Amino acid sequence: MPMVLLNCDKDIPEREKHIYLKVDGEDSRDFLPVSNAQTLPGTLSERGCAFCGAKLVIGGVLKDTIQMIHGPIGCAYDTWHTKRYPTDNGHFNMKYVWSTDMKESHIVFGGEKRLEKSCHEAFDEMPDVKRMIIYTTCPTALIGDDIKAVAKKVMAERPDVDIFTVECPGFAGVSQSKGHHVLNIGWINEKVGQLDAEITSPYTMNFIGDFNIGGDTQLLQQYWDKLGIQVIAHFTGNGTYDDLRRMHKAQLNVVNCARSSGYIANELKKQYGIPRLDIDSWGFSYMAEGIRKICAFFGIEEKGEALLAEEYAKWKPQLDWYKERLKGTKMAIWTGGPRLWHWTKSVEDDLGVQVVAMSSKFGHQEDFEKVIARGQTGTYYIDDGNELEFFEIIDLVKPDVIFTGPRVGELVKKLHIPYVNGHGYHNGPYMGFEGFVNLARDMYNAVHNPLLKLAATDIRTGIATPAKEAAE
Ligand code: CFM
Repeated sequence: MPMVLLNCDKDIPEREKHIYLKVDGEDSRDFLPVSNAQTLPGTLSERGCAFCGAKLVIGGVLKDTIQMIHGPIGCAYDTWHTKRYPTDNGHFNMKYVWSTDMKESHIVFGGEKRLEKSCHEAFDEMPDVKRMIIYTTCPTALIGDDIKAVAKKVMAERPDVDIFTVECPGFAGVSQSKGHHVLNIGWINEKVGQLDAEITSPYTMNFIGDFNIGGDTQLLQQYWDKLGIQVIAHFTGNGTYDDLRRMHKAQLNVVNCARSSGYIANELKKQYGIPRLDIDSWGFSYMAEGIRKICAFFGIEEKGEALLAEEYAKWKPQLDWYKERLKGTKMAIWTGGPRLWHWTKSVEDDLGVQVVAMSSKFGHQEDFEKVIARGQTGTYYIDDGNELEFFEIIDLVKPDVIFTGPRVGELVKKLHIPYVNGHGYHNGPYMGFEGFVNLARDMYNAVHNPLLKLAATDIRTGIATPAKEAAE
């Protein structure tokens, strides 16, 4: 059932196409929220820009690569250190940020010389680092700076360095989703196939669409090590630039985040004939299913069962402890897109949690198809939700906890509704068996935080009043 939310003076009827309440007996495919469309004038979107999708989400994760952002300093600062993707080499990617720091005169007279100088400065400063990604931003794309030509010139002068360029200014698409696409396609066409891989196992795969948030990649790596599977490239969690040039050497592409990285898996299939296998890495049942699928592909089912038995014995009792205390909790998920369908059924099955509202910043139709197929009835499904709609939804469904980012999270915290960081996590990793226990623990701590019981807030006025529990 399509919905318009009215918690503002002037409602926007076109938003009706973006909000859906799932009810019994309807064919949900008839009512998928419109998605991946331009944000409507008059609503305040919490989307990121296309440049951010390329840099912050995918490229900036690499642990050995200078990220040269050709633009004003804000583009660099705002995509630096706002996401938690550690690495096993001391978090090089989170320590540094590089920018050409464009000023008015460079916009007027052109910024290519400045970019060239910045590239040399960066390599001189860090003599051990030989890899770089250069990104355009809105102003440098508008003035037509040729970053590919600059990269070529720098590489000609420094034969030991390699540079990849991403031409995806902020305005290139309706959301950060465009940046994922541009980086995926650029990489497969320009860099994959350049280096050979040293094969050390009869079983090889790439793990695609996992960005080592809170250490996810490193946790899952323990499973692949135990199973004897060699990961040729991690796209891009804890990954290296050169490993990504070897992706064509793997026998299998395992995809976790289909939204951000399905494109490269599809191209690897098309160009190199490598099969694509999609799995969910969050939740016990899903993770087990994923491991079984991977092991079946390689014919190592027994090893898989042994690993699962070990992991279940270790972590299932802890999960059940939380399930006992969390069942019936009402949860809202307001993140990018895929985590809606990855999480809704896993929290329901593994923790007895009911997901009452989900909002996706940039998911496409295929994301909504999956999320509505897996989600419950009585739940709201929203595309590109805005703050006023979030207030309305909170009023309607009264969630006990919201998984979202710090921006919206700080907002709901003022309403004394607990939030857990659904993007960077509170205390990750959240993937795998141990990770899902961490997620349950963070949810439990949030829901039972005694501070939040001390006062209640009227959502419309924002005025805090002592809660009943506090008065008693
Ligand atoms: Fe994939 Fe991601 Fe997500 Fe995402 Fe993102 Fe993210 Fe996300 Mo924040 S790649 S689409 S663009 S799973 S940063 S690690 S959490 S919005 S749902």
